[in-house]
Amino acid sequence: MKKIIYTIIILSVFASCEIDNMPKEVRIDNIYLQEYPQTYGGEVWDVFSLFAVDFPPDPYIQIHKGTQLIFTSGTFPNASGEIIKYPVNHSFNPNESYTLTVYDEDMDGDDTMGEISTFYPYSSAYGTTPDTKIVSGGGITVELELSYIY
Ligand SMILES: [Ca+2]
Ligand SMILES: [Ca+2]
Repeated sequence: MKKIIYTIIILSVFASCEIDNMPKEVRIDNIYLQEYPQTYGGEVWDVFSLFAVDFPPDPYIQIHKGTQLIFTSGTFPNASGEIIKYPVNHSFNPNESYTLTVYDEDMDGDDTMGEISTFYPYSSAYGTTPDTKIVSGGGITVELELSYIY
């Protein structure tokens, strides 16, 4: 009996530690856009450009919470499949879901290149060590560089 009680105490201490280890905020330091569509339904993204060098897309990232815009990145001109680093340095609620969208910047209305419609900056499955995490969906793959704030 004594051993059982002892085990229960150990388990409850462990369980409370798990809850305490949940970060209050998750900061995305950088997003690396790893995969994004190279064509728009088989056509080049900027089909009306005068010069072929401008045909590739000009991706930038937005993060929304519902309809509220939380973050907009800078634009990377004429991306040809390379991994693109976007500094973010923004904190997010680890319990909330967001929408991460990649747009092609255009002169006349930007096109959506891909979207992760239910985007969680944090998952308990990530563990307690901040690290880089890869998230995919909606035609794009991003790698997140994270910091946890307790
Ligand atoms: Ca372009
Ligand atoms: Ca464009």
